[in-house]
Amino acid sequence: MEKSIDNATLSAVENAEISGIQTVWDRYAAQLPQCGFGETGLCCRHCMQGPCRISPFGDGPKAGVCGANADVMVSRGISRAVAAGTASHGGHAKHMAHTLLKSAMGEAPDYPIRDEAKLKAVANRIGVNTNKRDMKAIAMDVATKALEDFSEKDSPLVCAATTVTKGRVDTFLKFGVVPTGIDSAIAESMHRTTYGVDSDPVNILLGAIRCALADYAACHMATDIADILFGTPTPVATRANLGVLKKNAVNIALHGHNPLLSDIVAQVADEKGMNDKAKAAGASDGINVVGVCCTGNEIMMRHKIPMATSSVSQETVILTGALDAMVVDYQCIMPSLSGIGECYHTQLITTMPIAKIPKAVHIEFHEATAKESARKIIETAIEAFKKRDPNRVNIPDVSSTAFAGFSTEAIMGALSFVNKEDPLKPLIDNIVAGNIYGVCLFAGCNTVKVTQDANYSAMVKELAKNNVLILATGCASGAFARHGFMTPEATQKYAGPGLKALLNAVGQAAGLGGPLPLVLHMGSCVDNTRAADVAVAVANKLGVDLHMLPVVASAPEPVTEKAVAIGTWAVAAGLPTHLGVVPPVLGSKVVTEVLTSAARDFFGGYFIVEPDPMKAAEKLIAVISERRKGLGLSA
Ligand code: BF8
Ligand code: SF4
Repeated sequence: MEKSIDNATLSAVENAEISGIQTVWDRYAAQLPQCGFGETGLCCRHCMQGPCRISPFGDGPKAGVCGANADVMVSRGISRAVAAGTASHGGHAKHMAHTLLKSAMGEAPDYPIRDEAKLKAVANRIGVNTNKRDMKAIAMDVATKALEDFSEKDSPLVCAATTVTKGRVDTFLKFGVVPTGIDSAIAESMHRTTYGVDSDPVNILLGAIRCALADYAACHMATDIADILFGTPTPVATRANLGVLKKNAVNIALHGHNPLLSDIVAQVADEKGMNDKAKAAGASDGINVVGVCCTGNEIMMRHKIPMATSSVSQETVILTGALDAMVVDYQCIMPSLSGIGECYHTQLITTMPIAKIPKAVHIEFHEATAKESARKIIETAIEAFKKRDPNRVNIPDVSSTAFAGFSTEAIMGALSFVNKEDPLKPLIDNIVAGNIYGVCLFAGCNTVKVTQDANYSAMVKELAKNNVLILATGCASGAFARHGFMTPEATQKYAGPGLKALLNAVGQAAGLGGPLPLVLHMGSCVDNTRAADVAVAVANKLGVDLHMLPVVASAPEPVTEKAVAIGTWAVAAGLPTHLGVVPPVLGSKVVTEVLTSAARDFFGGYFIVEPDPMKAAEKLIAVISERRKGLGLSA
């Protein structure tokens, strides 16, 4: 199997091979064949009578020592993955909410309220009085309400209940999956999946859905507060891929997730004093900040910072020999980075107390002194630059233009150029007329188990040809950005006639002088809720619920537990959700059946597992067709 279809990735990996440096692909090869018990979800280590395993082929024991059968093991495993994903997004969101509170109390001077309109909109939505109150008082109440969403309450989470359709709330109530606390939902999932608690696989899966809805609330909160503190994204043009590194600059990569770190480093990197220091050290182009993974998406949208690469290829940024510092916060950061950094002059800098990596320099990031920490980080990068070996610099000359920053507000703003009074009307009219056949949200990661980007590239071309409007977040955004799919040229080249006409009409009306890009970059993984917001607005306008819309989701190369949590809430939200990699559930007929079929009877959404990208695109188009028929539209 080819490692990637990205020439920059391939070139950097070749550098690694020449230098005898192991990458993620070598470590994957060393793991093969991977354990069949684990792959099918049939191993359990939840107690010390284990580990227990059940053969997926039906030979050997049919249950673990305690009597847990295949269905119990698999449902418990997947439920714990959802809980871990929710804990990750929850941790990120809580960090944001605490910072908003500190900002309101005057304890975080580097985090002013940047988007007062968004603050007011969120406040009004969650029931905080905004009438004649000052911003700090409103922010204090919004942060307090957000933090209340973490522990157990006697009411649904405001961040979820106020952002979905009435129909969804009724469905969630009917099946008893309304979460009443983000942290308490995670705790409950851990409780019910521990030794000797829930042994009913369907009940366990309903618990997983409840927890996934807490994940949705956390993601929405993280996005809302990021916009309040750093501004709601608007479209910007920037570039993506390793070619954005500069030979004559101090190159700093910001990797991880939370804009609390990356946004401040991006701001400080613009300071003249910092750039003068870099120049004095011999970097004639000053400081060049690039992004990796989701935090890369955040600063790409708000600061036009170019995206170097994403997830599976994160090591390649160091392999260019031109990266002076890799600055990380948390999530999706490979521990291998420190070893690879050591093969070069690259300084790995950890910043969060919960995410340290041996041999990295730890510069702890505190909200009260954020810019001070950011300056220290940049100075450390400048010091590392002085040790760079110019003979080892090998930056692949590969990068693409990428338009980013299509927040819900930005999409509505663009549509309002076509119809000021009723911005959704042009979108809905075009869906009804069949010019837009449906909508597909691409989300999730890049995985070593699939040729990097191959599924994304094949699927987007096929869907766009069939007039499906494409939205993207997370590392899906990264993939599309690196391959030039986030450009007006891609619209001209790949969009079907109806889609092209709409993207053109909106782009022209918005004064872009050309069409909107083929793929609309909606942000990081927590920003999947931005796409959900668009779908909710369309559903409300049409007077239908989400499970009736011709809207689908796809994670063609999923990796993380966070992706499992997001996929699960997408299904609960009523979306048919494609996965391009088989999750560890095949060991249980019951779990496989519930997730791919029975879930539909409960929520309208379900998983479609299809590793072949062309077949996956066909299946999604068929689903869209079926939904169009359901709405009485041309199919
Ligand atoms: O939250 S898409 S590899 S970077 S998990 Fe991670 Fe997956 Fe990328 Fe962002 Ni999302
Ligand atoms: Fe084995 Fe049951 Fe313990 Fe799991 S919980 S390790 S199946 S005895």
